[in-house]
Amino acid sequence: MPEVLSNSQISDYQESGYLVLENHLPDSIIESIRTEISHFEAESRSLTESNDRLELEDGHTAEQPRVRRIRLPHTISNVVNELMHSDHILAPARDLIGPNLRLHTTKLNMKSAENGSAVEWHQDYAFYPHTNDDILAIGVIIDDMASENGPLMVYPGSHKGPVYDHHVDDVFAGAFIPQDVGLNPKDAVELNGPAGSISIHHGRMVHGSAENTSSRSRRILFIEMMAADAFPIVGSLTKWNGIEDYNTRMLCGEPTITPRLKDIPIRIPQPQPNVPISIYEIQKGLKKSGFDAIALSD
Ligand SMILES: O=C(O)CCC(=O)C(=O)O
Repeated sequence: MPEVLSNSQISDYQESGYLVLENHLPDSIIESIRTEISHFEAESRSLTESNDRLELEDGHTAEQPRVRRIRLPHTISNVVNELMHSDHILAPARDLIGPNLRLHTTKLNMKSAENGSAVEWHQDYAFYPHTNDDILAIGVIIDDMASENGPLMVYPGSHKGPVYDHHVDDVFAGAFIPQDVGLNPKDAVELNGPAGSISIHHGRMVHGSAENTSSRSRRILFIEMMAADAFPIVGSLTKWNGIEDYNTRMLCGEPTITPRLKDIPIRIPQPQPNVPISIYEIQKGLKKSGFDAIALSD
């Protein structure tokens, strides 16, 4: 028996590769996350370059702080850590990929008003190929997400298609242009919803989000996880410090040392470009934007 999702939500996810659960979280949790974010923004005023907690937008200054991403927020925010371990997050994930869940990573993308960065089209699985694809990302929507503020967008059903080539000139660029691989921009959908909703997308889902040119920020906290029997393939951008450390990432259920294998054609995300480890920096290797291409095709 599923814990929180209906059978039709589960089959929608299996078919389309994503779900949005509207108004899933109490307002108090979203308010607490916003308070935490304001502390990190204050902290960023003293920074002139990104560090292991905060990634800065180009153009950040002490007077006009511009944080692009809060890195690994579950390690520096009790509110995020508690939410990540709560049934608000884990129950829907268990309904989709089973009882044994391991954390991959967390990040809080700020997409600030007036030019918060785009995230180019990509598949998470291209960054971290594993022995099977029971992998998903839960997005906690912190600001109402709508067409104007750079919503998360997906190509429904693309999780069942190929894992696309994310390399440019033989270097991993972490992105590709959808039209170049035969995807039609008209098929992309926006995962809009009010603050307090969550999105869930499959690890092989083609997704991205345009620059935010509106006057409202679009903050979203991603919690990414996988079935405990999905093991990273060598070269994956997965932190590996041995099995003991790996097992500290269990979110619920039991760890295993028996990987489950699924036959999925992949490329290893190597060689890496000579840039800081950041999706935004890696994707500069694409040298153009898939979102410009969408505008041109209209
Ligand atoms: O923030 C977004 O809209 C997408 C983020 C994303 O896909 C990522 O950070 O890997």
